[in-house]
Amino acid sequence: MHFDAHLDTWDTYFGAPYTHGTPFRRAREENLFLDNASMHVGIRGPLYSREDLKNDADFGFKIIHCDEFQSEGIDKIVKRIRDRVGNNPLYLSIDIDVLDPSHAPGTGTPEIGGMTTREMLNVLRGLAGLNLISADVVEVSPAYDHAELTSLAAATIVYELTNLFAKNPA
Ligand SMILES: [Mn+2]
Repeated sequence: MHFDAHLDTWDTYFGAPYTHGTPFRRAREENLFLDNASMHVGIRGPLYSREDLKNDADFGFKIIHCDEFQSEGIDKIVKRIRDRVGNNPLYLSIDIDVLDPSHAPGTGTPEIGGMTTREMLNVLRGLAGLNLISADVVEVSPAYDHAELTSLAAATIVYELTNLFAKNPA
């Protein structure tokens, strides 16, 4: 389960195969995730190619667009995530730029129209009881931060992740 403004399934980024825009393409090539249980949450970033969405769908990703937090609300989105993951082992990868720049300005590729920290905390709490195996929080860049907003958001997300591990049924 991938929280991000961006798909991160590009083949190359500025001509390079191993970048922060390509990890899930490389992971797909190595069969590291299930193509019937994976999903992006919070997507709203720009596309670089006409094929981006098609390629992404071919890899098996479903998408919850960031605007759906307004149109559907937290409870429906949590249910869609839980239905998609089921009992499969869950790896949560959280790019801090899934949050709106007003909540997390300290990152390399900010995109307006993002999740609030409140939405993020409530979605994470809604995932309690899933078979969480591992997680990461990436793309925090303190040099671009203001008033430690991004650091506070990332640290609190990690704290919520430890709570999810504590509730892990395994
Ligand atoms: Mn991103």
